[in-house]
Amino acid sequence: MIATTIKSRRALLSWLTLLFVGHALPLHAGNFEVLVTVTNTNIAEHAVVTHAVVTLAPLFEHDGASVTTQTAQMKQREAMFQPFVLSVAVNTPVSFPNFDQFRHQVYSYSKPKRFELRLYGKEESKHVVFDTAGVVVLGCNIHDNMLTYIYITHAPYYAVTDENGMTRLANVKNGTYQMTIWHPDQKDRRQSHTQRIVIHTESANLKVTMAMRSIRRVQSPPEPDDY
Ligand SMILES: [Cu+2]
Repeated sequence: MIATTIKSRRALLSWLTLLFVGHALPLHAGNFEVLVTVTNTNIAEHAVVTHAVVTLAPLFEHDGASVTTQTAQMKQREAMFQPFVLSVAVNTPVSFPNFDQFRHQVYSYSKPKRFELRLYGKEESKHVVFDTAGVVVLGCNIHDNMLTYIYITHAPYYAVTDENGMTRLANVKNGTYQMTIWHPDQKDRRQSHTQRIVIHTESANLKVTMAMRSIRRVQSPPEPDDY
């Protein structure tokens, strides 16, 4: 159900050499590109998966030097959350600026972070620190259409795929990683796609296919009356 193809000949050579090189790798860092597509042809053949979270968790002693706890933003604009999926490191403060002229009341009942925010405007942007790994689903008490996901991870490398199903993890240290790919519409909600990968070149790319339940419209715009 889950298959992996190595996109370029160069990548294939990389994979072959890694079998012989093993862990004796120089401490270089490189860029790692992932393309996520859909397996189930009943949905759409070769469709790409947008808003998939790709994480790389090292299976070796990692000093975490490349891990920077950045701040992140979850905007509200025209009664929609932006982005639809956000990935952050554990303990990242996320701000919730409201760019609308009306109020939002953002909430989560998800285990890793339960909270409620009353937001009246961007001047009133508030922070929430996401201190537990997991997935948090957010909604708005006023606008039922509003929906977003925050994926909180311990992995030092994480990113979300763009509209072309692509994402790029920069400055990945050479080594062996557990790669995890999560999407809110993955076929098995509890079972994310995982695979072990080895990175030891300056650039590598990988195509991953995953089974999806659907490729729905990500977040419905509000009904005119909801404004
Ligand atoms: Cu709202």
